[in-house]
Amino acid sequence: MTTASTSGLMAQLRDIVGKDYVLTQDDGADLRAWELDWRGRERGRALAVVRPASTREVAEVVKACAAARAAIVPQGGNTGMVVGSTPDTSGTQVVLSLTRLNKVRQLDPGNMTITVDAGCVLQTLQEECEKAGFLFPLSLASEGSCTIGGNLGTNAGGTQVVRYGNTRELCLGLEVVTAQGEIWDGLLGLRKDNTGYDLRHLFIGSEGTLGIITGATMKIYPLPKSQLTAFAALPSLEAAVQLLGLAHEHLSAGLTGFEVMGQFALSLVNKHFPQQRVPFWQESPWCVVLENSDNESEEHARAQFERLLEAAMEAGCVTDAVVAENLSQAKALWHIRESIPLAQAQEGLNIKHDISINVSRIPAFVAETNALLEQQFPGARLVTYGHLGDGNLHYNVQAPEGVDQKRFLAEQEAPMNQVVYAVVDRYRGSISAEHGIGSLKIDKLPEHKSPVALGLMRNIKQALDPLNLMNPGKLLHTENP
Ligand code: FAD
Ligand code: 2HG
Ligand code: ZN
Repeated sequence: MTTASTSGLMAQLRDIVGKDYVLTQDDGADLRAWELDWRGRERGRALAVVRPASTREVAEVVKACAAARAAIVPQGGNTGMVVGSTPDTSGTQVVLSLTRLNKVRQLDPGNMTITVDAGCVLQTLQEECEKAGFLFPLSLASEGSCTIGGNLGTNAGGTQVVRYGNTRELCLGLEVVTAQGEIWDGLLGLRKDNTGYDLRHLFIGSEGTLGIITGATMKIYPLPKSQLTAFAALPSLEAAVQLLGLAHEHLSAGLTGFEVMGQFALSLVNKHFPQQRVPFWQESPWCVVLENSDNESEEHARAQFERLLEAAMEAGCVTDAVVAENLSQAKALWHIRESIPLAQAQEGLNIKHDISINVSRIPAFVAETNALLEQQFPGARLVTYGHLGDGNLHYNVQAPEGVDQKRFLAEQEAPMNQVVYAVVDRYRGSISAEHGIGSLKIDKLPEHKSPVALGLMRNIKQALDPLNLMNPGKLLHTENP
């Protein structure tokens, strides 16, 4: 863009959203919060950060950017793990932040739905539902700052997928500003609607590359009568899979959470957050946190949990366990699990593998991959944990102690990914279970996705965003027109 057309665009954007809501480096604004990704891996440079406050303003911003051929990076809470919500380093991309679109539009108890602006923070949505006696089950450790638009953009998973599914399964309708600046109102809230292609599913998980989600209608559920949490010690990962089977059998739909944590992952929580008092980690190679949500009573839930744990101990898959006595103990046990990514960040730079494999094959996958990494990357510290209930492991790696971490990452990340993802492919798994592709894995996608699938994805991108202005450089390599 020429200087004249840039200043013309800036003037237009200021007219649309108000001068306080267009931030640029030239005006001396500090854009770090929008330019740096959560993991601190890459800092881009934005032409501007624009903060519209309504769907209409988003549409006007998109039209102005399209006319000026300026690319747009939609951004919610900027908590993504794959460098998907920050601009590249060209200084030509406009960050469109949705955080001022943050209203709860309507909670419909009869239809069991809530309709919200896309910039609504996940925790706000959960709290609004709870106040009205409902549950919005999506739950991530980043819920205090991630937004429902970002959750939809990434099709986020989290800790309740085993019962309620990913964000996609919770969504009944979307409002979207297309790449041309049109507004599509798909907020029907219908549970049945077979009138052609289900467009909402194109936008969910598209990481801002097809259009901008400005509103969503989401499913809500009755609040369970009681929720109990247990923390169990296990001798092996095979035992964790066995315990999962027993938990399905004993709790059936009551099983709402099943998270596995390896010993080293828990040792990092103990090291960086010693006030948390992590149980069993010193003597147990694996621990599991599991949750039983019950619609009868707390006594019923407790009795079910006790029968499950007795059966598990008899079968030898659990060696010890605690069941939370009250809500604050339950929260503390969950907090241990949720602190693992933060403890990893405190420990330093790390390599993340957000993978999924058929649950029954996870122990074999871990044994095989651990052996390869120990042999080829001596000293690398394996931080294994995740959503075992839905086959999603965070098979992460921390640099060896005492080495230059930046150098370790620069030299070892690519060859290590090669080794891990080759095993994932052999197990017919996924190289991104819940975090998406962003720019971090964009080069990896073609190596692991079929050419037919990639071709179809490119066709969809070309049809919906022919000028390639929606988050270019993320998810899919595209030719500039
Ligand atoms: P952003 O990071 O701002 O954006 C993410 C992507 O969505 C980008 O590609 C962006 O362009 C696009 N996007 C954002 N808003 C819109 C919109 N309105 N319309 C279209 N596209 C949009 N993820 C999980 O899946 N499971 C977890 O358990 C989990 N735990 C986490 C724990 C921690 C401590 C942290 C820091 C992150 C965790 N995440 C997890 C990752 C992250 O929180 C999720 O990906 C979340 O959904 C991102 O939401 P956001 O609002 O921060 O989106
Ligand atoms: C989690 O499950 C998140 O805690 C983050 O998905 C995982 O940091 C990670 O690798
Ligand atoms: Zn996760």
